[in-house]
Amino acid sequence: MTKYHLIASKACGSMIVEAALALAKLPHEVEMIPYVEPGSQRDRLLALNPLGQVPTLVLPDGRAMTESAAIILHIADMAPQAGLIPAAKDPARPMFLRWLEFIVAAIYPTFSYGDDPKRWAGDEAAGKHLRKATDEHRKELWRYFAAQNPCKPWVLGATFSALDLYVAVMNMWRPGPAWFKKECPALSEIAGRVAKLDALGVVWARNVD
Ligand SMILES: N[C@@H](CCC(=O)N[C@@H](CS)C(=O)NCC(=O)O)C(=O)O
Repeated sequence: MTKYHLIASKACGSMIVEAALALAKLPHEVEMIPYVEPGSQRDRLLALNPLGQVPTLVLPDGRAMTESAAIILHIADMAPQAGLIPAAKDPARPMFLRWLEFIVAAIYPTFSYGDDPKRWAGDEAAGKHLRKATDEHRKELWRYFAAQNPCKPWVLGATFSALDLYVAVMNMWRPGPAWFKKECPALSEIAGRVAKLDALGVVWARNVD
């Protein structure tokens, strides 16, 4: 195989990687699967990534790579001209790293535990509580993120980065675009700007109805 092969699901975290691959212009193909549905596609995903998560990226040499942030860092290594990450000595770099880690280590897990809360909490009532608590916590995290970053025109200010891709995709997730527009308007505007990038037209068409 000479291409990257991305196992993806509509408007999921894989969309962030799909957008990064498009901006990087790396040869790739995207396999959209209903990742939670039992079946041959999920079985193949589980063989590559026993957590059954997307994004799962098969590298040109056949190895599987998971974890969106690691994948983004790898794509930026392969295509530094894409501007996904501020260069090593760019003053924007430390904040990029800080907030990338914040998104994947603090915000993303609120979905991991809230999406299927009964799995973690045991019974229905505890599951409902877990869902509500993680949804509320996420709102605080986004408010904090928006307050700590310039967010005009991009998260880091003048410098576009992969953080903007995360914001654009996660803006579609709970608590949803209307909440972002009202409570974190600068993030909502970033999402709008990213969605209009010509290079991402195919990605948006594939993921958003
Ligand atoms: N830490 C992973 C999280 C990926 C993740 O949770 N993806 C979601 C879809 S957006 C998923 O596969 N959820 C199913 C599960 O966690 O079982 C990353 O950053 O790539």
